[in-house]
Amino acid sequence: MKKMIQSVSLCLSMIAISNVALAQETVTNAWVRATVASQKATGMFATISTTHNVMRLVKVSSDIAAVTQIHEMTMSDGVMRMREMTDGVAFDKNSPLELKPGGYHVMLLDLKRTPIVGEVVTVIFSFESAAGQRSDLVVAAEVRPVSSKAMGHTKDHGMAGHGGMKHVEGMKHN
Ligand SMILES: [Cu+2]
Repeated sequence: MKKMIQSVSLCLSMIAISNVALAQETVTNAWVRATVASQKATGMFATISTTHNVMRLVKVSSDIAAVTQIHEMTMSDGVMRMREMTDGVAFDKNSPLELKPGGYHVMLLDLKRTPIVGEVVTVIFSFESAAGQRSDLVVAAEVRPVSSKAMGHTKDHGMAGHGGMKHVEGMKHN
């Protein structure tokens, strides 16, 4: 009888563990803006959900870009500004993280090749929980036309906002 109770409690603890493992991040609608051949940077966008109370997107990487940065785009006094989110971006189960033109987005910099419309690019999203636990999620992102106006955004992200942004040579990210 004692043995049976032990096995029941073992079973219950395994259920508890698997519940923890089920808590996760989900990335949907991931896409990369296509570029012209001479362009060395582009944007990557997605919607990210979590089942955790608090989660943080800390890094995004792709084999097509030597450097990646998480950016926030804001308008102030009619001027579009870019800011690198060096500590990542927090989100939670009640508010998914929207990476979209005109807001938070991922910059793919020093492109190693030109992303072509329709192809699928592999992107790795890295998350950090409130407890400091890291997890990676491999996502397939579709390359969409340069003119893509996602989610009703009329203002094209393009490179206009990045024109004045200096990428410092030798600056290492990740
Ligand atoms: Cu940017």
